[in-house]
Amino acid sequence: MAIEVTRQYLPPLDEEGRAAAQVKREGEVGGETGRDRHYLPDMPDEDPYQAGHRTCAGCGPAIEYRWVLKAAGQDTVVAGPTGCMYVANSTYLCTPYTVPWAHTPIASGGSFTSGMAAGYEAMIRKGRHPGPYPNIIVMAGDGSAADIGLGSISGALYRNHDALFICYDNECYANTGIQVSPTTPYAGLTTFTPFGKANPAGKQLPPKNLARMMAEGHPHCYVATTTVGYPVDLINKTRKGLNHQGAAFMHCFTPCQKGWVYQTSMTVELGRRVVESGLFPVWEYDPAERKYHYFHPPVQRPVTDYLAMQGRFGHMLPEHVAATQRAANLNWQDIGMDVPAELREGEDPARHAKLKEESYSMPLNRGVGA
Ligand SMILES: Cc1ncc(C[n+]2csc(CCOP(=O)(O)OP(=O)(O)O)c2C)c(N)n1
Ligand code: SF4
Ligand SMILES: [Mg+2]
Repeated sequence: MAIEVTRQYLPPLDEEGRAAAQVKREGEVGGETGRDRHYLPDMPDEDPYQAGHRTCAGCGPAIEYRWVLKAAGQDTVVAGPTGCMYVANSTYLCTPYTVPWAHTPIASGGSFTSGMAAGYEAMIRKGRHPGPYPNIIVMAGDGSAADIGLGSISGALYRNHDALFICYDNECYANTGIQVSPTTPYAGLTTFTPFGKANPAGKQLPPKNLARMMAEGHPHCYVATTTVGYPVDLINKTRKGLNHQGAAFMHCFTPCQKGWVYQTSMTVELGRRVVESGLFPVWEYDPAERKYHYFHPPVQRPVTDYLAMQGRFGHMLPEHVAATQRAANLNWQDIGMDVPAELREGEDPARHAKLKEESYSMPLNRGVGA
């Protein structure tokens, strides 16, 4: 007789006090109001992603891995397609995981994870695994999820396997030397998008909107975007994705210190500034309602506050900055927010200097324990 497959429930953390809950002064652009800078969330103690890996100092994907696995806990199995987070986390006979983990080829994160999900279901039904059904997660880079392995992840979402499919997005093929990927932003410098006299912008195409594509194309799936700037949001969306019975997809913005060239302590700050400058909308798609729920950040900044912190944008000319502000303003409209006059004026190249000469709000270097 078939045994029933029982599922786990992971309770979301209290979101009170995170930046979203704070009120900003009317008409204010930029500044620190409402960011609740010193909020330390109630992180779970357990750490299935332990210290001892070999990612770069300040690595955004490593932070994402750690928080996702804290959210999921010990009853979890993980797959990792080829990329930095496979190579830097696994040497011969050694990984930083205290949960089962497997490497997959870069193209097959989705199909491998489908197999794990179907296998656990079958083993539990036949009494060969005691259950409950484990948390099944794959964390794939943007090169894998948005490009080489897109088909296999889309197939897994379409077939609705009960697993969480995550794209950790460092906006480049980092592990092979920072090459361009479909999510590399406009004008983002990579080894395959050099700038020069004939092409001063470098990368000319806008980034692929991977998460929107996943939500629109697989309307029965839970889909969310988040960043390493919002730990509670990241943890809660991980848990909601795992609690959802069926396939879930999460797109997480994860700065790459080596590829983007910034101060190592600024990874989390960049995770907030990308949202506050309108360049990475944070939202959740609820398949039951077929509806998007947008996070409206309490601070809206000019894009220069984000771009100027990173060496990869250092070559940008006034027209490139203005084009980026235009794209951000369209994003603000898409998520139902007003575009303040100062940001609207930023669409005019005459309002800008070269990026390296622009003035921008300096980040606070909080250092350890601040
Ligand atoms: C089919 C195939 N093509 C190319 C590679 C070489 N390769 C290994 S890691 C990597 C980069 C992957 O980029 P991404 O998925 O964004 O992960 P990241 O390195 O940025 O963490 C590439 C291209 C490969 N392993 N397999
Ligand atoms: S190259 Fe980027 S993604 Fe890779 S380990 Fe370093 S910081 Fe992390
Ligand atoms: Mg990548």
